[in-house]
Amino acid sequence: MRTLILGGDGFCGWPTALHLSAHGHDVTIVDSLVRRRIDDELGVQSLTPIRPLSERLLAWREATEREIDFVQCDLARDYDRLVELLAEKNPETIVHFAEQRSAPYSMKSPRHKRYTVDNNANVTHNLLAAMVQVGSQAQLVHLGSMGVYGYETVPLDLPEGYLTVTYPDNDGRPQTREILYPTQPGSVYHLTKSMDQLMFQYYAHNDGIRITDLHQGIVWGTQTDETDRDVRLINRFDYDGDYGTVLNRFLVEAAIGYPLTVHGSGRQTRAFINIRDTVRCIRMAAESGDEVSGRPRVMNQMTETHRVIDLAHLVANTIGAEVNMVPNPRQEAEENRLSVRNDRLLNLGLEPTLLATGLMRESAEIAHEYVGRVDTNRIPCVSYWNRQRETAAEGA
Ligand code: UPG
Repeated sequence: MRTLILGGDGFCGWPTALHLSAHGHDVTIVDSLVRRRIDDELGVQSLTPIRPLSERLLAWREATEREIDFVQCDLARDYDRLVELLAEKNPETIVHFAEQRSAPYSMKSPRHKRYTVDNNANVTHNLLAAMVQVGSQAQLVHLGSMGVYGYETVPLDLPEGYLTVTYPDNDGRPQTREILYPTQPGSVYHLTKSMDQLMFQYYAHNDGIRITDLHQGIVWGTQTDETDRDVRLINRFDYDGDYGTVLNRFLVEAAIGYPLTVHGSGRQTRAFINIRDTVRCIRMAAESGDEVSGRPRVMNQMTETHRVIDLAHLVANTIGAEVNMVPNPRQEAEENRLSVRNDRLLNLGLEPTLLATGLMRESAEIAHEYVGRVDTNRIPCVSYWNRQRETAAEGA
């Protein structure tokens, strides 16, 4: 299968590129390398020493005798190059990770909000328009987010993308219809993933583009079978206040004896998935999406839900750490319940890697190994978008 991985140098994109290559896909990575420039902007580096992309690709060739091609392109800006690329490569699958993916980064300032919307909305729309222009028959697999559903407590298991609603017509007769689940984004970043859904709905309906939108939970872990093969293939491990995801941050904090930073009450429930399951799910999506339905297929890509405070206690009990309740910098509900349907990926063969299986220890070991690279000044979350907190700060 000829596969383009847009954003293939990032935290999920890189291990996915290797996983698909290992499973016989003919992979081309398309990336602007912006994620590395954002590290420079923030003055932070991945906990793990990631190598330049050219060295990563050489290491993969040496380890497997498989080639991964690379095209450097800013897909939000260089539409003509994108069109050329689609015509030249004629991909059967396009995996789209090429979006700014941090909620705190998207909320740092008006510039960061505007960059996130500008980049994410333009990349998605450029891609869809280019696919129509060249008559691409590829399936588009997009990494969406569980965050589009929002985190209100609702009395149902979150369905996979669509909600069946019943309403009275003008004669009072009940009618039913499936609609995209109403979005409730909690940050500008999550807003862009919500906007993506409408673009997908339109292009699937109007142009018959085949689209799978994967609403992914919070990823934890770092290595996969493929990134483990050579130290030069090591994946990113973000721990800073902007890009670090909660469990990975707790593991690094525990490794350096920094009290775990639980935001607010810690009673926020979120959906999680290990990076090893991420790459498998994307392969299952890529290899299963042949039906043309006129509407996007949505799958919830998560394996379990946990409260933040319970994760903190799990890390404290298994690895040893102090738990610190810090004021929540985000505008989010103090507490929510969450249960999620993930039947579609389970039916495709997903065997969930659960937190209890010991992989948390593997991540903790990586955290220990690279502890000397941690800059503790970069641990606190310094992107505030909690209205009460801003008001309190202004009044002080
Ligand atoms: N949190 C803490 N302490 C921390 C960091 C986070 O309590 O030190 C809380 C945070 O307030 C939130 C929860 O943990 O309630 C989750 O935060 P985080 O792990 O940063 O996840 P999200 O902001 O939801 O975003 C991640 C990815 C995003 C993806 C999403 C999927 O960055 O790309 O779409 O997970 O759910």
